[in-house]
Amino acid sequence: MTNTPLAMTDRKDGTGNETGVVTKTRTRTQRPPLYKVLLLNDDYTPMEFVVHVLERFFGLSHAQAFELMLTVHKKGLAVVGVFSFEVAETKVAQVMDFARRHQHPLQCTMEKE
Ligand code: TYC
Repeated sequence: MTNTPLAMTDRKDGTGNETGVVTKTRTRTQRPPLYKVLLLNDDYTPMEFVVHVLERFFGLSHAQAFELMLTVHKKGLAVVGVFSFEVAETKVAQVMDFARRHQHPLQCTMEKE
């Protein structure tokens, strides 16, 4: 073929593709989704057991745990913590296993925030 096109350049010497236009790619940092861990009230699990669960698995002081237990008792449920998916999943499994081993019907679930 004669007359080969001067592809991607402005000049015969191959230069001229540097137009001085600066492009910036903006990085949008994605925060990982968070999950609420919920504790549900029931009529049978002893209050002190729930207080112990909140101290042991959620790092609450006795006073904080007692207050939160009473909130669950009165309102039916409460958020006891907000975590990444993996941590929330682990907390739920730990609480459910601990309750089952002590033969209490305590229920713990998680939901996306
Ligand atoms: N309602 C229970 C009782 O009166 C106490 C309780 C509190 C149970 C919180 C579960 O998540 C719960 N013994």
